[in-house]
Amino acid sequence: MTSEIVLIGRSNVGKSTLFRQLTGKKVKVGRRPGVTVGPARVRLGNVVYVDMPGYGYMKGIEKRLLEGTKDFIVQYLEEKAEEILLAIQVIDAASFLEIADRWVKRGEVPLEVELYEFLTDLDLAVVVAANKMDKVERPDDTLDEIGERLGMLPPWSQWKDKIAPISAKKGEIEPLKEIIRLKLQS
Ligand SMILES: Nc1nc2c(ncn2[C@@H]2O[C@H](COP(=O)(O)OP(=O)(O)OP(=O)(O)O)[C@@H](O)[C@H]2O)c(=O)[nH]1
Ligand SMILES: [Mg+2]
Repeated sequence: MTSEIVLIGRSNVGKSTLFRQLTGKKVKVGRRPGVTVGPARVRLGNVVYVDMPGYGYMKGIEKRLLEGTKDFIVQYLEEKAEEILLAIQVIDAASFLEIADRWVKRGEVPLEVELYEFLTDLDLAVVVAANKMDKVERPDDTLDEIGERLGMLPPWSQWKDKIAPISAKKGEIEPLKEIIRLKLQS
């Protein structure tokens, strides 16, 4: 049976940029949300890497299409749970807290918190790739707060197997690669 490493997260967080770095495959990336439509798959050895479309709200995209994408991702994860070696939840560390706070103020569970809980409830091995760290001014404080929203008590440095600060655009993804290496060995 082949194992999959799946990249999931809201639109525009940098999933495809990271996918390129991990696989060398030149999938489309872009400034506009909703660049990736269908999932892209690349096999490297015994592992298939999967780049998913963006999850959740996207400006300018029809609600019906968004719901369809969400349903597709949820169904994919549920059906393939056994084959998924690692789920990489990619977040934009530079905007995560601001967006999450907006949801909390409206009395809602932030989408990305909900997604993280969904992934862990499926018993998947989940790592949060905190991307765009090049735009974050106070990295340790920001990572502490992100971890806290996801149920991981600070300091975030206790959770280096679950939170990987990266900058996909700059090719600085070593913390994530280390987690993947360990996973492939086990
Ligand atoms: N500053 C910065 N920008 C990044 C980083 N990674 C990706 N980006 C930019 O973020 C934008 C979106 O990147 P994509 O890789 O297309 O994002 P995506 O998550 O695949 O988006 P969808 O396919 O719409 O779900 C692009 O303009 C990238 O150049 C990063 O580490 N730092
Ligand atoms: Mg994409």
